[in-house]
Amino acid sequence: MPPRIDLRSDTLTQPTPAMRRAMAEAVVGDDVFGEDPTVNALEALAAARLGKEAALFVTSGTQGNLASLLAHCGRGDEVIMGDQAHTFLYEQGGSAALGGIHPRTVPNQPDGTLRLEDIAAAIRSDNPHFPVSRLVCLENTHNRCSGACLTPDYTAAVADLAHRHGLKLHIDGARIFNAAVALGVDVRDLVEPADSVTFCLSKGLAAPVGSVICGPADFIQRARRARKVLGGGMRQAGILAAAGIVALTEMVERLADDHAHARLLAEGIADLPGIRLDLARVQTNIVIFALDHPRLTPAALVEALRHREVGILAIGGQQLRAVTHYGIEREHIEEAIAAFRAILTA
Ligand code: TLP
Repeated sequence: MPPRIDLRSDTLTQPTPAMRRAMAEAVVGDDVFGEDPTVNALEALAAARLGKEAALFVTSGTQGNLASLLAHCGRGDEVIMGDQAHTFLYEQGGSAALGGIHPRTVPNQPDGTLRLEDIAAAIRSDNPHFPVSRLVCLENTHNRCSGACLTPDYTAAVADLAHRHGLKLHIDGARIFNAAVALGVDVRDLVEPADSVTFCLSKGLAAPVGSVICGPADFIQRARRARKVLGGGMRQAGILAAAGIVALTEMVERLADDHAHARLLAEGIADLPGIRLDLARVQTNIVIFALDHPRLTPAALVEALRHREVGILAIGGQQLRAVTHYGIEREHIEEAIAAFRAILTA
């Protein structure tokens, strides 16, 4: 049984009643033939919403990033990304395993950025000893960096640097709408400088399945081929896309509630014994903190919280993560804080 107050991830959201209705009523066709009107409508909506020419519905964030990397790079090409990037840490090294794409990491700063000078230093010169630098990847919001937001100015500066050297820029925007809401900017401004972006429908936006890649039409055509070879050519996928349309049209503004709940949680636990948490780093729906407690390991805290019906994740070392999302209300956060207090002060 999952914990009643489940803060392990925003991937745990249940579809809304409006999504379930839309799914039941969706008009569908075979999307590999390009004939699913609901998938086509979602792709058109996503492209317009992100200010890109075209879009592609994919099964997951992992598939979206991998299909994007395969569409940008050939075998032996190099992709520059943060050493804390989800694509580098948690996607099985898929671009290397399946695409022969060589990852080159530079350090992620605590705010999720890569220093421009580090990117510049990582770009290869034309030399037969070197792979060809082809792509830079950013992540917005940055999962492993406490849900930090990258600004439009920073993104534009990275794009400018990449483009000056003939590289493209891809954004893993799994939670790009969290960034747009937190920064109070149009999501288009966050992705305009980038050549491509993947965003997830099935995290804070609460759709049951799916992500969308957005970019120029010729790039999306290549990503469509990559999706097929990855086994992601779905048939009557409009059933899923219907929920995605509801996600995009009804679920974006409410992300502000998740951010308020994350702040409430962070403020409620920051001063408890053993918790190390920098409140300034909590910008969106992800709260990452360290535990340094005389009696409890991170695993023991996870276990004790679970007994009190609260789920969080141990993410390595002393670090733990809690994520707020649709279905988690203010009173759940208050209960979770009380559970933390009871366990850590016992
Ligand atoms: N993140 C998940 C999983 O790692 C468990 C989570 O709980 O945070 N990019 C970013 C920034 C992500 O956080 C994730 C998923 C993905 C890509 C991959 O998306 P999916 O899970 O749909 O393949």
